Amino acid sequence: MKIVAAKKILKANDQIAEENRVRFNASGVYGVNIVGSPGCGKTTLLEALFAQLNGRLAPAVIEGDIAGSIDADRIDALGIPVVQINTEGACHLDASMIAAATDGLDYQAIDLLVIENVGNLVCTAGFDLGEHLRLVVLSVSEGDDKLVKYPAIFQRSHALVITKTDLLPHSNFNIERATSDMKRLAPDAPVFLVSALKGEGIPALADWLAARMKR
Ligand SMILES: Nc1nc2c(ncn2[C@@H]2O[C@H](COP(=O)(O)OP(=O)(O)O)[C@@H](O)[C@H]2O)c(=O)[nH]1
Ligand SMILES: [Mg+2]
Repeated sequence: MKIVAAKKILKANDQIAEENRVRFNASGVYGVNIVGSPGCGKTTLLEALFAQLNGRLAPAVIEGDIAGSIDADRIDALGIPVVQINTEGACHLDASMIAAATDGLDYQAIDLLVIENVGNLVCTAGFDLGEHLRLVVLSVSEGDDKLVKYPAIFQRSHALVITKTDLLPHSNFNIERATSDMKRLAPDAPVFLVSALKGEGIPALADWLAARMKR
């Protein structure tokens, strides 16, 4: 019987992730890994961000989904290069999937590679993809207790985007609670309040991202 230790798989993933990062760095590509629950608003956030950053950056996108190409079609409609990864059941992307998806990508033509991970607050936390920045998205409709219940993903992110703030009047989501839990889990990570639907808070997030890329 063959037993494969999860630790070994993670170690192998870390190695490939590092190779991805070296390749991104060599071509001046900045990698962003977007994580969050299914339906929290990741793709809508990307659409709003790209509209805001229009002309300032040359992005490309990798969409991670169990099946289908709905999200990739949405990005394609914006005229942005996009690759869809279908994980066929796997609950997260891993570094080797990113290596395969970026094989043949015109690195010279892009400066920002956004990876929308599979919607999941658990599995995505353990897998470095080679990104420079991890953004965790939490929507008002999910509830403010998710930071306490799924701490790892928040701990390992560089910023928290609380989205669907237009729904605050219809919800008991406590912004102060979520913000202070994030401060405890990831003291250096800023918290952005946005409504991708209304475009609110998007300029501040776009400016912060552009500044991070310059650093
Ligand atoms: N009210 C509201 N709905 C939103 C917002 N952002 C996304 N949605 C809706 O939430 C649903 C899921 O959004 P989507 O971007 O596909 O989520 P994803 O699965 O995380 O990529 C869609 O029906 C969106 O229209 C927002 O800021 N406010
Ligand atoms: Mg999506």
